[in-house]
Amino acid sequence: MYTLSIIIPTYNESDNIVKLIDRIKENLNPNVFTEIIVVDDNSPDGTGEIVKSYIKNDSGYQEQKTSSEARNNYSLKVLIRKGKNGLIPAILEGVRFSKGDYVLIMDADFSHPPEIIPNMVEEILADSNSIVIASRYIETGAIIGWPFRRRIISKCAAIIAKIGLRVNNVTDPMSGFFIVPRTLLEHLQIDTKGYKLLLEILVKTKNLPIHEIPYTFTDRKSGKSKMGFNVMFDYIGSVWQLYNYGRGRKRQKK
Ligand SMILES: Nc1nc2c(ncn2[C@@H]2O[C@H](COP(=O)(O)OP(=O)(O)O)[C@@H](O)[C@H]2O)c(=O)[nH]1
Ligand SMILES: [Mg+2]
Repeated sequence: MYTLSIIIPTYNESDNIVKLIDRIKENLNPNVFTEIIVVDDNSPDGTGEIVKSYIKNDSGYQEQKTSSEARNNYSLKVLIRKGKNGLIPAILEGVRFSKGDYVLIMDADFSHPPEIIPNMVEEILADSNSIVIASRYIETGAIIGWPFRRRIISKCAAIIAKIGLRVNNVTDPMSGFFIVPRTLLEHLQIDTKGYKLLLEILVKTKNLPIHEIPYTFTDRKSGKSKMGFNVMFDYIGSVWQLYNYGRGRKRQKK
């Protein structure tokens, strides 16, 4: 049986995390063992502790130790880091800890609907050495609840990625909701620290097939977004770093 590891980075998601885990459990693929890993940066609102006590009270939390637990078809784990140290480092810690054949990354704030996970899993099972991206910009995908300013920033960031970094075959290279084979991440050195892990993966693995699944992104209803000026500067820094990476590779080829 294949195993899927779902990595959920959290920072102050106490209003969302339990509901999210429940919704993920409602959308499991019966033919895939799902390992849910919450990576919390020691949130002041106690998100990590909430998951810990959820695990205690949830009969399905442990790995498949007994046959009754095996029936649950999933496991739930929480990593509590020392402090807030960037989104990508948190995700990568979850990836290192994970055991699945495939790794799915998603946000905890319901912007990424768990209902489309089964479609994404079907897609990666059909083409195991590919990248499956949940996309807001492919036909029938959408964004609800973002102000004009944020839409523009997101679109511009995607255009910069397309033109500047030559990530042409993807409509939503900034998506935070995607699946990759875990071995791909094992062999990839991730240099940017900030925020857009998928973009770096795409820049560094240009030859892999990509499948995009449309979805409707809904802005968070509870909690606070981390998007601010620092995130924008961080993005510009990442693009510059990845741009230089591309140029360095070209020079090597000559
Ligand atoms: N572990 C960890 N998670 C984070 C950090 N910053 C944001 N997150 C989580 O990453 C996801 C996306 O963050 P969010 O604030 O919703 O970003 P936005 O959707 O771009 O506005 C959410 O699940 C957050 O809880 C961080 O520094 N550490
Ligand atoms: Mg969000």
